[in-house]
Amino acid sequence: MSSSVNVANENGVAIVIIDNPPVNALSFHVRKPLYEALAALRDDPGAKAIVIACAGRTFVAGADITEFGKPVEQPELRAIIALLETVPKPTVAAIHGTALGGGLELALGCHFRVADRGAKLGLPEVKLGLLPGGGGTVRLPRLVGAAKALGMIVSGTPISAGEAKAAGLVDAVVDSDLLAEAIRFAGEMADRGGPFVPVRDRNNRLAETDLSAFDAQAAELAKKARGLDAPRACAEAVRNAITLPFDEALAAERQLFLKLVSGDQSRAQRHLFFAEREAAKIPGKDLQKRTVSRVGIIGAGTMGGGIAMAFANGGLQVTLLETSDEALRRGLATIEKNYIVSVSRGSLTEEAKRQRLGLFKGSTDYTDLADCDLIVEAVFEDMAVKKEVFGKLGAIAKPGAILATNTSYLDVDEIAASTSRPQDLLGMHFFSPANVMKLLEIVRAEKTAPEVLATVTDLARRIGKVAVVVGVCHGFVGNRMLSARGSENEFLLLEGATPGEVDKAFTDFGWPMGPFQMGDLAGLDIGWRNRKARGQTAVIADTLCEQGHFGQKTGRGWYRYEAGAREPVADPEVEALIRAKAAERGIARREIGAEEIIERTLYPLVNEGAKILEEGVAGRASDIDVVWVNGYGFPIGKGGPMFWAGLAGAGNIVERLEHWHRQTGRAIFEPAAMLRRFAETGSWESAGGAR
Ligand code: 3H9
Repeated sequence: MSSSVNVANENGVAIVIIDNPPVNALSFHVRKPLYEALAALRDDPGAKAIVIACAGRTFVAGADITEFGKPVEQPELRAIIALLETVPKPTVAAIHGTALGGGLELALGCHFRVADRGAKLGLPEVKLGLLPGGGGTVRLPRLVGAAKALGMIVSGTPISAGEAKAAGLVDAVVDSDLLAEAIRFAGEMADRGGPFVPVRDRNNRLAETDLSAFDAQAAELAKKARGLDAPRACAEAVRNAITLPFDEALAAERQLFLKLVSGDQSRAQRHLFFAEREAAKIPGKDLQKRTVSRVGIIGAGTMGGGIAMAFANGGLQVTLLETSDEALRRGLATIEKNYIVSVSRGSLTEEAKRQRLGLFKGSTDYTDLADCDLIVEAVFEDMAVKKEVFGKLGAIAKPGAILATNTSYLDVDEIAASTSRPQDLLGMHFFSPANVMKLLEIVRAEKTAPEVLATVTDLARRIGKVAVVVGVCHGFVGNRMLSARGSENEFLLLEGATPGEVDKAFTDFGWPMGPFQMGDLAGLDIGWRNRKARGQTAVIADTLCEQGHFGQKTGRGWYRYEAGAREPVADPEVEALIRAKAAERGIARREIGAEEIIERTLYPLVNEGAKILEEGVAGRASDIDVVWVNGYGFPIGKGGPMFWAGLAGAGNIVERLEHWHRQTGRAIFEPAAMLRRFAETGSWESAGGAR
């Protein structure tokens, strides 16, 4: 046998062990020996039953994603499953860790599934822009019913072993010694005798389906798909399982899979899957990490409270520091209220809430931070205030404690210079609400020690964040590019577009909302304050703010909002203001199409990304994609701005930037050298963009 697949026999039960670290993906070098082993065991009189299990930390986590887009080597997964279904003796999948995608499909090819209590089972292909292509859409509904299968396949969210048992997906859940229990189960089934019916022939659950209720559920899910093809294809495939004979439905699934796997959306989503994992790979990541078990947070406002919750959610102890008892009480009360809401929504158990609240300690005394391994300041965004905080921390924090500033814009090197231990300091730029948003920009300052960076990168993963290491510059990666994206917004309005037209171009592109809706949601006063602090002005937005139009919270901003509603309504007064400002400047307004809006907002976004790459503020183009998808809502089906630049044609982007540069003279349009090289070479890496 190959080392990827090993076979043993215990009391007449054959055990096939897949061993393909790290996650037992079904690569070609697994599929071939697996097929051969099963073919041999099918006809082996010495094997009365077959158990398929995995070595290492998990059952099969799916097809090998790195093989997509390359010619398929035989045997395919579908052939292995088809072979399994011809085995006349009982076949049992012994599931620990995760049975995902092709892994669960392999298990569905078995007669029975025995799972460890901690196991998770799911078909997450949709998250890669795919549908289950190994018969998952036709077999899963036969076990759990069409409605449950639809929910699992369209969401891609795995379920627990307990839930899988209740749904009919697994036959037994065991608390310990999974393999021994699975062998015992298989032996018992063999002794009891057949016939053993493959899942493909179990039609009872499907026959119960209420097709109109199914269609209503599918239509509801399709509404949330926002331009993505995979969720719709998933629903179509499950519907086929209800309405078509098994083999026809299976063939239709294959066609849908082939179309998706060769499409740009799935390429983009697969790119993001690897990009997120790549982002965690930093120089020095194998260094000895510092231990972090207690985290101090300075400031219990919205940001500090959210950060504190993020750490508590990851099981860390938290000391929350405020300047007064009153502010501390308010901060802790908000945290408790947030957890109560989670319990009422069913996303947190009462017990987990109690445990998390038990991790908090409040204080108004800096010396209480002395036992913290990491201290994150989340005070007012003001250099002098931050420097004062770090001045104090220098005297209080224990030796080796990591010091972090949660800043969105400020110079972390300058902050580091205010402490006696700059090697221990870095930036942690959380996104609001910090307990919900997945993105964390970790800002590496000039003197940050490599093991400090490695420790915080690991810690970010522990608390469920997608972390990207960035360098120091105004706004780091995300906010610096955001300001490039928005720099033409007011010009577009003055020259003829309405906020609604700009926002529609964005939502048609796939963004959850456009920049004006976003501004109204965040509050226009925030940008106004920032502009005033930096001596900048905005022709229209400043006037709106002077009139008290701060966005949703005041019922008026770029749009009107009916009492209590979040739905934006075009505001004729805002449009009149825009016309008046244009007239004052002698600008003749004209019709502006979606294409021009994209060229003047998203091309500068890409251009700024290229500059960031050139300066080394981001290490990889894919890191920038991770930032934009996880922190700013860039459509996942387009893979992030840098990946999308390839789809849109970098040569075309350069050409149009040059055009707008000639027209306006504005530096934002001047193509970056790195972007030009990308246009010539076809990859960011060969343009010199990777570390
Ligand atoms: C599918 O099955 C299609 C079929 O329906 C049809 C076929 C015809 N392939 O995430 P981690 C790598 S589609 C290749 O850091 P964790 C990953 O890149 C697939 N590589 O660990 C990383 O490599 P590196 C459906 C894979 O413990 C390393 O493994 N399945 C695959 O945090 C560790 O990964 C899925 O979508 C793969 N399938 O999480 C499941 N999976 O060390 C995808 C992982 O070089 N995987 N790698 O950076 C996951 O969700 C998580 O990896 C898992 C473990 C939960 C399993």
